[in-house]
Amino acid sequence: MSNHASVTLTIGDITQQRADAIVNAANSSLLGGGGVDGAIHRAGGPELLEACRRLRATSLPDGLPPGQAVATTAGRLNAQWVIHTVGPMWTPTEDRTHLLMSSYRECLRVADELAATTIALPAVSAGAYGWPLADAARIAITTVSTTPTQVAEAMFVLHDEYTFRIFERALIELRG
Ligand code: AR6
Repeated sequence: MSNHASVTLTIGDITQQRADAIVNAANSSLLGGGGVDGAIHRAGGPELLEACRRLRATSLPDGLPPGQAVATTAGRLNAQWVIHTVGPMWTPTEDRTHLLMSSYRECLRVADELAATTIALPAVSAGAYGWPLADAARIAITTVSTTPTQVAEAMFVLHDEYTFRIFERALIELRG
């Protein structure tokens, strides 16, 4: 039987959430950065960075390509795993929607491998990577709602009221 995650929305800091897995909007280096990535590494602590360094030293010497996802320990976060994904950078010259959809699908696939039933996700690519927010929200909500998975709850944790409202509108539009 194919199941789908129930998608919920909340406003807040994803590092303060409790979930089986917390999704990180990383960059290909996996070694940290700004935005939600910086916050997750600060809160996760050195064990998280060490796990990322190990991945780079073993299975991912060239880093993680956009559209893919990989799991590590969550360090000091209130979760068992961090699922790192690299969203595509938005550009007006090329449609990279398939890569953003792939990021979310791969996160759910990795969550299934881990048997994670609750996951918290940020708005991947909607910050430093410049994806127009309404489109980022529509892709995020549609992909996570329609991808077959054993994850029971996928909670988008939006950092500010404005982003939350845009995601809320995308969820209402999807449900018709
Ligand atoms: N909790 C939840 N959401 C957050 C938090 C937080 N603590 N902090 C920021 N956001 P971004 P990207 C929101 O830039 O666009 C990094 O440097 C933010 O408001 O974190 O995928 C990486 O290393 C926005 O809505 O990720 C990469 O180099 C969303 O998270 C690059 O940025 C995503 O913004 C990735 O860019």
